[in-house]
Amino acid sequence: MHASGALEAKDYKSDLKPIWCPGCGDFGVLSALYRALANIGRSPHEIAFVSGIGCSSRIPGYTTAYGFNSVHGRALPIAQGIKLANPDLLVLVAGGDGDGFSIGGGHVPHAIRRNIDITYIVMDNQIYGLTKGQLSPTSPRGTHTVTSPEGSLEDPVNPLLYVLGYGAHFVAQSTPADQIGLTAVIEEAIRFPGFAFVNVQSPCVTFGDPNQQLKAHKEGLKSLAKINYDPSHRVKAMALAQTYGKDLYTGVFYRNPNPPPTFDSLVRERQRHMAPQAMPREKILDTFLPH
Ligand SMILES: Cc1ncc(C[n+]2csc(CCOP(=O)(O)OP(=O)(O)O)c2C)c(N)n1
Ligand code: SF4
Ligand SMILES: [Mg+2]
Repeated sequence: MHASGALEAKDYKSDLKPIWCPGCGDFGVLSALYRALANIGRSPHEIAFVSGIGCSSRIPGYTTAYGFNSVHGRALPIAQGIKLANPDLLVLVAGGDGDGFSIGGGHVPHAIRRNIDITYIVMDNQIYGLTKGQLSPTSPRGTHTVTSPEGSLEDPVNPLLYVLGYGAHFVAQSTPADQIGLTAVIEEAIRFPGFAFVNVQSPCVTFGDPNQQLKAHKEGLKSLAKINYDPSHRVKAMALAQTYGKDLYTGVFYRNPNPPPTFDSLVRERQRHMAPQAMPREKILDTFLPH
C-alpha cells in the first residue's frame, strides 16, 4: 500500500508463483489486471474472482482477492450466484476460449440477457493449453493440432460477434502486447454497470500459432482509439467484429451509452419492495412442518 493509503498493483499479487510456460500471454493479462484493480481501488476482500478450468483459469489464485478455480465451463453461473448473494462484491470471471465457448458456451447468452454486474475476461489463445494443444472453438479453420492432424474443417466461433449478438452492453478486445490498452479496457469493463466482456488475444507459446505471438500482436494491432472509432453503435460494432481472426482491433468495440438497470439492482429493488409482506424468518420452517 502507498504511504497515502492508496492500493497499488502489488497489493493484488498473491504469494503463489504462476506456473505458466515462460512467455505465456497470460502473464501480461495478470499484470494488466493488477494495475486495473489498483486504479479502481477496491480492497482485495471486496473482490470475488471466479474461473473455470484451463491454464488461464489459474488466474484467480495469483490474486489476493477471494478466488474460486471452479469447474470447466461453469464459472459464469457460479459468479452470477455470488453476485446475487452479495451484490456489494466486485465479481470478476476469467477463463479460456475452450472454457467459455465450447463447454461453457451455453451459459454465456444467459449471463448476458440477465445482465448481472460482472466482468468476463476470456484469454483467447485459440487452443486448449492445459490439456496440451487440442483444437478449440476459436481455432481458425485449417489449424493442425493433435485432434486435427490434417487441419480442422470447421469455422471458428467469433467471440465478439457471439456476445454482441446476444446483447452484451460492453464488449472490448485487447492483447497483453499492449499493456496500457489492456489495463484500460479491463478497468473500463469493471467500471461498466452490467455484464462486460473483454476478449484478450493471449498467445500460447507452447501450442499456439507461432505467427500469432506477442511480437506479431505488437506490430500488427490496430488501436480503435487511434482511428476515432465511435463505440456507441451495436450494429457498427458487429460489422467491426467480422474482422475477428483477420485483423487485431483493440479497444472498446461497443459500450451502450444508456446501460439498462442490472439484474442485481432489480433484485435488490424487488426485495426492498416485498420485504414488508415477507413471512418472519423464524416462521418459514413452520410452513414445512406437519400441523
Ligand atoms: C468436464 C471437463 N471436461 C474436460 C476437462 C478437460 N479440460 C481441462 S481444461 C480444458 C480446455 C482448456 O482450454 P481453454 O479453456 O481454452 O484454456 P487454456 O488452457 O487454453 O487457457 C479441458 C478440455 C475438464 N477439466 N472437465
Ligand atoms: S500451455 Fe500455453 S496457455 Fe498454457 S501456460 Fe503454457 S503457454 Fe500458457
Ligand atoms: Mg485456450
